[in-house]
Amino acid sequence: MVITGEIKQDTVAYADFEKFENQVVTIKGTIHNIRMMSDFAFVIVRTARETVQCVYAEEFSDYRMSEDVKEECAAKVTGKVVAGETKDGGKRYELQIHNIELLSHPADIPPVVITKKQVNCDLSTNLDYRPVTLRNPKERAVFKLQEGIQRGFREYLTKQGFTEIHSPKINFAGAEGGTNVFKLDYFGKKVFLAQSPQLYKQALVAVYERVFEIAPVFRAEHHDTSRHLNEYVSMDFEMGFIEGFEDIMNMETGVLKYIMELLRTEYANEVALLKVDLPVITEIPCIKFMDAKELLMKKFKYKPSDMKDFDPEEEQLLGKYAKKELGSDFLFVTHYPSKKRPFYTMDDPADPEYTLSFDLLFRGLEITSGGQRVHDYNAQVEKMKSLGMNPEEFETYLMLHKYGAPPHGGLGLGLERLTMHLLGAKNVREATMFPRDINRVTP
Ligand code: AMO
Repeated sequence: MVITGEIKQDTVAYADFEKFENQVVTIKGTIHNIRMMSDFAFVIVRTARETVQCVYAEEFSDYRMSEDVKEECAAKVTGKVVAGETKDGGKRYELQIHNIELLSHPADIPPVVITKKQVNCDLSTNLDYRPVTLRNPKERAVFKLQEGIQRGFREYLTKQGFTEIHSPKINFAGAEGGTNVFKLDYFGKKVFLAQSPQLYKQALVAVYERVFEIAPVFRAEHHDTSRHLNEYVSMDFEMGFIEGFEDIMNMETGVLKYIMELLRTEYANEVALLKVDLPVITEIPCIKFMDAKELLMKKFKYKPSDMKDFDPEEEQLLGKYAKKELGSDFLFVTHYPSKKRPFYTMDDPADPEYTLSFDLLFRGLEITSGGQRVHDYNAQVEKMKSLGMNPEEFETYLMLHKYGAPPHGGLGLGLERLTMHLLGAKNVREATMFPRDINRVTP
């Protein structure tokens, strides 16, 4: 045996069919659907990213299809590439079958129908059978699109000089405070699952200046809501030597523009299949938190229950306002009250009741929190004490401040929430491959 690092390629991808028109090629994939007609049959083959229409008819070759050819068999299908027309006049290739070589046989038929345009069952059943339902072209397109979002985030930030990091998920402290932290018994010691990479990404601005991470984080959400998960993918970045927290918002706007363009160009099939309404971003408008509250009360006659934060309905109203009056799918809300932001947030020197922080709303849903951080050691220790925290418990975090940190800031962007609102989905679980919530840890 000789291992050279090269993988023998004896099959062709659908994307290359144009080059092989009227030639005989082999594709590999799964028999997705068989539709028998009177004197021919459609055999739809599901390949890595497309479904390929293959046609079986006795006139095409001596090959005779056996009864073993069943849905969900892995197969190599050989045939002649022929061009046809789509309903809207586009070009579409199909394969006239010369041979089917079966590579595997399923032991049973799928528990839910995955061959229709849509998986027709309720969300809970869909999630119960995720390894199967994800095979449906529409379902899997969601996560291909999600790949595009992460790719865009990674590509753009790498081009901007950011270093990709991986921070530990077993931590000495919960970074975000609150009660939604998972406690863990770590050989008799109490530790926590990371709520975010916050403490580590900050430490690393003094090392690399600009860092980013795309990784799961954990929140012990005690309620079953349509927008909260117990494990989600956080796309974080942190940058040093900022002039102000506007630098963070500008970087995020750049990232989002890049992501949308990447989806438009390289994920066009998924965008079309899922009917994604990609937002066009030129600039993103900003509103101060208290101005937004006033707007909600005056314009929408809304009576807020909490003057320190927004409830989901307020976010939706602000989303409507941004779209209708400002022509934007996005809205930055800045200067959140200090009382509602975590200990690492820098207060606004002009008015310390408020912070140099922001949230980004996308179509009426918070998808990002970010802002400038405290970088001065004494200021951070004082802030911790004023919040009733014990700085000694954060000794390793405070090494950043003690031994010198540049002015810095960053953000966390929830991948599933962004995907959810791109899809126009009602529940964040629709945009989560294998969701973890208060009632679900399987599959
Ligand atoms: P925050 O806690 O606001 O900020 O989280 C940032 C973003 O993560 C997403 N998100 C969630 N998504 C799904 N399920 C959840 N339970 C959940 N909780 C949060 C949201 C949210 O906007 N360290 C800061 C970020 C920073 O300042 O850099 C943080 O984690 O989209």
